[in-house]
Amino acid sequence: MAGTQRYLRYIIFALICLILLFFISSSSTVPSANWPSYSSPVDAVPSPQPPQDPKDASQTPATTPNDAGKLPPATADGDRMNATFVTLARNSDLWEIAKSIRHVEDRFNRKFNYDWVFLNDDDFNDEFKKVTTALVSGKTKYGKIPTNHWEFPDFIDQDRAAKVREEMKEKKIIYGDSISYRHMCRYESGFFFRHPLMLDYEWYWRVEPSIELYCDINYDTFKYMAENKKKYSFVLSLYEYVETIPTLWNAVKNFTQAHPEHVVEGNSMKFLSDDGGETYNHCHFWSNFEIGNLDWLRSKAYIDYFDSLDHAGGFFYERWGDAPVHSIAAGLMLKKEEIHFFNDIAYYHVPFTHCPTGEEYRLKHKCHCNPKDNFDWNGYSCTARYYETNNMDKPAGYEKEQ
Ligand SMILES: Nc1nc2c(ncn2[C@@H]2O[C@H](COP(=O)(O)OP(=O)(O)OP(=O)(O)O)[C@@H](O)[C@H]2O)c(=O)[nH]1
Ligand SMILES: [Mg+2]
Repeated sequence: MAGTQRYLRYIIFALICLILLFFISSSSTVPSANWPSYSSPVDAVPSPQPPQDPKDASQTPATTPNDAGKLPPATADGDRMNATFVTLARNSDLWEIAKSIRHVEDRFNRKFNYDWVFLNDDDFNDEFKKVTTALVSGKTKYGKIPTNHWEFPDFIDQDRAAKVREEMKEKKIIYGDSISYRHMCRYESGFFFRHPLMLDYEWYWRVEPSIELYCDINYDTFKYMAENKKKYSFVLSLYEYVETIPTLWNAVKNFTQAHPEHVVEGNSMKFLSDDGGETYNHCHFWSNFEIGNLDWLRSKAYIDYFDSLDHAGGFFYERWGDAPVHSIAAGLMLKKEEIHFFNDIAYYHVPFTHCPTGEEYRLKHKCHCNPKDNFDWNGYSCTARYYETNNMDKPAGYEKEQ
């Protein structure tokens, strides 16, 4: 009996132990359904890697060394010039000019924060202003072009102009039948620098929609122009489409005969003419990129030149572009040393690219253009002629990059 009781005590003790064990284990599995979930920071820690042998690591580095060291400061020290970017655009150009602004800001202006003037023959809408203001690091200003700068002057024969547009359309000359393109070319030739918003400035950098910049520009290009006594600059040069300017050179010769005082000694006539000024070789600087001096464009010499060409009528009776108009002015009325080739500004405007010659420069300035696309040494470019006019040596290694 005593043995049976002892067994019973053992069994009861064992049962109590089992019940206790059950409660302990089940309490740890109670779901905490109403508690906010919490992801342990431990989850974010990458799984440990086996320690690396330093010798192996140096043989197969995971990254290339960046010799540039620390990042440059967000904005460059020093004074700013009295300068602005300037863009002529329509509201419909918004997204293409947005791309251009992004390139200019990333490669240059985020370091300098220059202003940007936008000009239009119509009112800019709120979306255009909102987006461009957000993209530009400097102040943005929006101007409407006065009507009398964007209309047929009264001395133009409308019937004659209309006939020319029809003929050019038949000949499939690009923009040959466009009235607005002609107003644009005339405005860029003779008026943008006189817009009230531009009167505050001495220097301009013209930017068009859909352009690209391919290398970092780490210095103030406006300051460079001023310190080196430059008045006009370019990155691409080429021959003009002859059909658009058949009588331009005659008009220029009429101007120089009437105003010989405006033609400067030591100019770039050699760049413009192969026969001492008798005929024009059609070379010009491509004006969709320009960094230049506004006081020069506002000078009596330039205004006399523009008025003379304007009265000759070729903006409407032909289709004179602002590129040859500016280039001829710079070529005849500036000393040749006053025109600068920005070889270091890598640039694209459909369909041509200027990619700086020389690999060392391209790598140091984080350029992303393909040197094979560089137009400078192409037979249709006038840049080699610019070097010859100025007795300058072409950049080292240009033969290999032709
Ligand atoms: N407000 C305004 N701007 C214009 C007009 N036509 C052209 N523009 C601007 O004038 C500049 C030159 O015009 P583009 O159409 O780029 O002329 P282009 O460079 O000869 O030709 P693309 O090969 O088309 O670039 C650009 O900044 C245009 O946005 C116009 O009718 N009104
Ligand atoms: Mg353009």
